[in-house]
Amino acid sequence: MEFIQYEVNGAVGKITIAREKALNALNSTVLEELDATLDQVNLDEVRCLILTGAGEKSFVAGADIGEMSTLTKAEGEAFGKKGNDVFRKLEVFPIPVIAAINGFALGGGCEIAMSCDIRICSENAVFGQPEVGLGITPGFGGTQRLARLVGAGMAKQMIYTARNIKADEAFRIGLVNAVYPIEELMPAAEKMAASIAKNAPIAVRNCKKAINDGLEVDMDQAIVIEEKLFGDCFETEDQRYGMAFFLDKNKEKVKEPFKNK
Ligand code: DAK
Repeated sequence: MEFIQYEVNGAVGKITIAREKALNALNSTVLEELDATLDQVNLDEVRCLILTGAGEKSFVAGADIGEMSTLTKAEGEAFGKKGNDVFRKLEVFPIPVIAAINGFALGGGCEIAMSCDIRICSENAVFGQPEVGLGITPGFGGTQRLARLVGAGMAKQMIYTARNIKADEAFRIGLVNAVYPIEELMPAAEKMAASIAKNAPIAVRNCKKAINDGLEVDMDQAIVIEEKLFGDCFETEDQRYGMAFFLDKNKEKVKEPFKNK
């Protein structure tokens, strides 16, 4: 692939958007390659993904403005669909995805981070939705996901003013969970991913689905979704093993890895 690197270390997969010369901006090829990479993830082996950008300056500086500048309405629509499809694929991807935001996360960059389950960033990270300054609305889910994450008032302020915010403010408003010096970001992401990957995979996946699907509906329906996904864990090998291990009074016993069964 030209712009996407994918590596697997144990049960953790790392996807790097590697188009450093353009600050990892998303052009059609990046979106297509990202889509194909997600399709290739071996879910029997990988239990958590990390998404990051190449270099130490930018996570993703948005959709590619050069490519977008000459699009017709129909081409703009097709480009938007390509982005939306892959962002949604990330959001509903069966396993958790951690965005390790290593610099600029502007426009589509902020939006792709918001499609991930968890966001952590480096101290030099900058977030923003600058679209109204370019004559467009945030088009990869920004108007929807930002409001859900930080509340409508703060999302409206960021989007209407197109003002960028720094890592500390992103942390304060709940857009990211933690901020690290740049050299500590990837180790922190890997540590978090490993701590997710060691838990029972079916249960973790069901938690993701329960949270995502439950947020779309009212509480009465959400509880039914949770019940179903809770019940779904029973009779799995991992549920039987996890509970039997707890009940076993032999404290010398070492917990075995979950089998994803
Ligand atoms: N697109 C293309 N190239 C970009 C880019 C981008 N978004 N951001 C940076 N680059 C390129 C620059 O053109 C420059 O290329 P060369 O001149 O070296 O060839 C190189 O990366 C380095 O950038 P700078 O020289 O500008 O670096 P600085 O450190 O001076 O500034 C910056 C960094 C991040 C502040 C600045 O590059 C910047 O403001 N970049 C643009 C950020 C931005 O506005 N991003 C939002 C893009 S709009 C849609 C759905 C979604 C979207 C659109 C439609 N539909 C549903 C249809 C999404 C829209 C967006 O994301």
